[in-house]
Amino acid sequence: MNATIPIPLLNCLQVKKQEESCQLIPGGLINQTWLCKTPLYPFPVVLQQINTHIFKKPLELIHNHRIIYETWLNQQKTLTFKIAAPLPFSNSDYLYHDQLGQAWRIQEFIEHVGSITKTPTSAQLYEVARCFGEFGNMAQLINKHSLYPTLENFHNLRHRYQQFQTAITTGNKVRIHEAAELIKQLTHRVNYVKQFDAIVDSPVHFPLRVRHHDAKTANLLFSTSTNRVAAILDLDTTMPGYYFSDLGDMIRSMAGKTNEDHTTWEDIAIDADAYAALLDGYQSSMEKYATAKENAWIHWSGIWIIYMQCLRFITDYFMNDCYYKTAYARQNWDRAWNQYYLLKALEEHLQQKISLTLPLN
Ligand code: GN1
Ligand code: MG
Repeated sequence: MNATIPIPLLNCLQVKKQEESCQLIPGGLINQTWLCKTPLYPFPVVLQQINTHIFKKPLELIHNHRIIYETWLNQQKTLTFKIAAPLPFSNSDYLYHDQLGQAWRIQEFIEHVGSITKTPTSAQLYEVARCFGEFGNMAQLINKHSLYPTLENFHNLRHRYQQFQTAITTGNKVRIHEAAELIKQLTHRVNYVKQFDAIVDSPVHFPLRVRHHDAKTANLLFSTSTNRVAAILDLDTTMPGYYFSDLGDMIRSMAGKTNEDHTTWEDIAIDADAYAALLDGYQSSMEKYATAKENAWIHWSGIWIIYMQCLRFITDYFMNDCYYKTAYARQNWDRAWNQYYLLKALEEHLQQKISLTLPLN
């Protein structure tokens, strides 16, 4: 992906010069995003080049987005957050294909004041988690069969473990050799995969639920003037899944004292107050509909998601970085170790705090 918007697309947006009207928004490991001013709309729009190596059927993203947006529109009076409206281009299509076959879309930009800081307060974290819980609540109104599974097996831990094992046999030999210790640590935790299998096998206790599946800080707009979540973004992976995904991703991205890019391993630790605030906030929304088993198994959410993210990063490293955008050669290696240390910190935290017994091999 490069940072140039094709001229015919600029014309379609009635924009004369990219530098004057469009500003690249950094971050995001998958798609490329700009904020643009266009005479087509009286407000700025978010322009996105969809990564079609990953999302092979971009029309499915648009379809899902429109269904979720409609659901939000019908419920908005009872909801505290916004969803950005998917917007048509001047030819009334929601998707634009450039000459290289790349897919582009636009959506509403939601104005907000401020953003969540590096060290959010417990009250802010409670609010974020309550809000993602409310999103899950709203999503109960969506007919599960009307959404496309935009990425098959996305949070399927069994599938991610299999991809990891395949990468160990088919991937970059030098990288695999170098990662012997991490492979050992991840294999030692294979029983997490068995716990996940048990969930899949118990649909009464663990029903399929529509989840966001990327509930991290970067995917929300937080307004510091109201101390409320202004909007929930990036609905590309909102599809049926299990109860643990969104809470797990929030713990992964917000309960640590450092972020996903941090490479000084000694600093990686769980912030006990942040963890508690996320759990309380999510449960305050989820309790209304959660099953007894989902409540009883709530603390595994962060463990399984961080474990899965570590498997995904190291798998991508073995496969020569074909999935995640990287800014330097060993970034996936660093990301994987970051997630491993975060996992270890969370395991220790939960062993001490709630006497969680780890199912280690
Ligand atoms: C990716 O969409 P983006 O860049 O925020 C990834 C998530 C990972 C995340 C790690 C479609 O998120 O699953 O958790 O990176 N999205 C996809 O930060 O794979
Ligand atoms: Mg995403």
